[in-house]
Amino acid sequence: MEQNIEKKKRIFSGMQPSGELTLGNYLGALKNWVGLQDDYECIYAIMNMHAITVRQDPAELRKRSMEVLMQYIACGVDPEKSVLFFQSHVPAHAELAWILSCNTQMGELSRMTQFKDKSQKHADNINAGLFTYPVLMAADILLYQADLVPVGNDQLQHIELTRDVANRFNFHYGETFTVPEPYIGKAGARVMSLQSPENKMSKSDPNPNGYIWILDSEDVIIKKFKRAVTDSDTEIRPGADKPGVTNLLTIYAAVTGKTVEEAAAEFAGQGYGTFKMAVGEAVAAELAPVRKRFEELSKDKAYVEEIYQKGAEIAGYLAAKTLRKVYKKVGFVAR
Ligand code: ATP
Ligand code: LTN
Repeated sequence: MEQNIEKKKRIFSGMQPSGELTLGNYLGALKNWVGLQDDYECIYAIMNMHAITVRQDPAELRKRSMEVLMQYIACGVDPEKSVLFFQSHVPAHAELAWILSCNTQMGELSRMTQFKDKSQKHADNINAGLFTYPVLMAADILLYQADLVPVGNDQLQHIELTRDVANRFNFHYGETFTVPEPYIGKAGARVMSLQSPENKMSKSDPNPNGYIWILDSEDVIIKKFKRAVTDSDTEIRPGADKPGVTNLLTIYAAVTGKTVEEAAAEFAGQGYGTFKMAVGEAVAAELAPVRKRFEELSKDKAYVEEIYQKGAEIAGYLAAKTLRKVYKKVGFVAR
């Protein structure tokens, strides 16, 4: 694997174990990760160091971190093809983050919309980590010299900052980092809440009818889609004036591989009831094997442990190589 990993173009991405994964995480990111595995060398991590920028219950965090790893695999990330590991197992992430933080401006970080949103939501805990979160994210990506970062739409600003920091470092210290590109899928880049379609589907939504967990049962999935907010007319077409219907069409397109226009044509003239049922059934069918595989993995702790340990070893090796180069460039005495 190590030999291969030196050849193909490289991908890095990850998710925070800050809650159960949703259909938004799946369609916006995970499904793309799976599709990219054959053409790229993929490295996917569980960003547990990012997760503690918001107060977490330690036992819950540990449990959820394992579950997120199992959900990656259950969704089709193949441990034989991709490197999987926990961010905290590779200390180079924190080490590079420090150096990058000395090359990132306060002004740049103050402009990040995720920081603004999260500091509003967690007004009682606006910690320094929440502010420097994007620097750690830049370190995650640049450590592996990633060419491409598959994420949902909401992360574009962070990737842009990563590119700026990489270019700045390369300018001051000489060519060191690959400048990464974002990879945003065609459909599902921004899945909206089923209850308030003007907001992103989020695992921290207090109303569980707003999101679909990727491990929800078929019944629950269909029920949530039946309750999904549409509008008072009856036309099934995408449009800025129809956020609920557009979101359902987008979800259906992302799941079936059709375009939104094809999806709209398929349901033209039908009622909202039939439409919502069809979307619910398509999503339930897509997620049924994920749930089954997750249940199997839950019974095989030894297998899962082997995966993340091997992953940390490979990631650690690759990361150390970049970090050594960086230490030399900034003028640290070799040990
Ligand atoms: P939170 O809602 O708690 O802030 P999150 O789900 O936005 O968390 P992550 O778990 O770190 O944050 O996101 C993992 C990946 O899923 C990212 O690539 C993100 O862009 C993508 N993603 C998250 N929500 C959506 C969504 N509603 N639509 C499309 N992609 C999404
Ligand atoms: N901020 C990301 C999670 C994340 C990430 C990364 C994604 C942390 N480090 C590196 C891609 C590459 C989010 O999705 N909320």
